[in-house]
Amino acid sequence: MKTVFSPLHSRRQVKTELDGGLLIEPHEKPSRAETILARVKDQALGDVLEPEEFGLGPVQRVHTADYVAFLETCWQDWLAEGKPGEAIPAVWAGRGMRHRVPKDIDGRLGYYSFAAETSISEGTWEAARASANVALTAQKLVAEGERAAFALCRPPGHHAHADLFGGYCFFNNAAIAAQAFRDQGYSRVAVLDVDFHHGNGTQAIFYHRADVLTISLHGDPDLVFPHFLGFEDETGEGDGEGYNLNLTFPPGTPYHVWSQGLETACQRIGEFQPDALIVALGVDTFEDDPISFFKLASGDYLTLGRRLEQLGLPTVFTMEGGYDVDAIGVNAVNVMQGFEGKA
Ligand code: OKP
Ligand code: MG
Ligand code: ZN
Repeated sequence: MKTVFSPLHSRRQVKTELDGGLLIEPHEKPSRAETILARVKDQALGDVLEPEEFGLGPVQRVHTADYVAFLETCWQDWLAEGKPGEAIPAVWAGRGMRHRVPKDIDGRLGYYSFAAETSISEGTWEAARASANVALTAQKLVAEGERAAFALCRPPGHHAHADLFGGYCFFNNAAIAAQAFRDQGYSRVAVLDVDFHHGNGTQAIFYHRADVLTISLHGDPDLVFPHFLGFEDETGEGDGEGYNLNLTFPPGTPYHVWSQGLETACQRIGEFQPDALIVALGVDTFEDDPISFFKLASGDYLTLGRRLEQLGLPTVFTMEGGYDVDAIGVNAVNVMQGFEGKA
């Protein structure tokens, strides 16, 4: 399987993540992508390609133009106000307040975000753009005939809404790839999110549509991020009714329980008969992940890959979460190797 990777991911080098009342070193750090790339090479998974430049057109099929423009100048606008640290949202329109775009950068940071752990500094824009291009290049490989491709995206994307960043995500790489398939004439596309966290952005982007089926397996949002979306009674709205599926699990969930949800997901995908599949691949379901509570073991990722292959669909994997850097390479590449038949 081919991997698409951009060294520009390293332009995102924030120093801070607001966690527990402290500014800690971010969990979403550059060594994540480098460790996965090293494993791809070590295992000779296949060629590693740099992304093509697709411009902002395919990004703006999913994200609003004003959100994209905000991200492009956010860091300069922040610096221009003489702020001493990294850009961190700290104010939002609460219940009963006005959802309008303020002029001030503090106001715009709040308007275009849903959480405060995701700081912005120099290079975030370039890395997020590169990450979307990585997903689009993998999508193009599959559209041109590859059975599957691995988009080694960083930063991740599945939490990003049409006009909201948060959860370490800026552009929704999986949604951008799904929309690219639609725009190239694929009738139906499924997005299966196996990251530990709910793919809230992907769900919201396609919530009113029947042409893109969104499914996410994740930790119960009553207990974990993103807290305010991802419950099982969210099934889609309007034309999209019945085209969103959330499967939530409690702390301590092992593969033999989680995989029952995977079977439900695979059955739904089979009924939907999509022309292509996007797998939003997080390996923060791992037993030693520092911010998550499932108990998948490294070998389970081979089994997961094998099961995904059995769907028989052209498949794009977009990298999402996974924060045990020591294991992230083995676990992510195990999915690809399982897909390719490794037991
Ligand atoms: C991004 B992705 C840790 C709180 C974590 C943000 C989680 C973002 C996960 N104390 N909050 O889905 O892996
Ligand atoms: Mg998920
Ligand atoms: Zn996650």
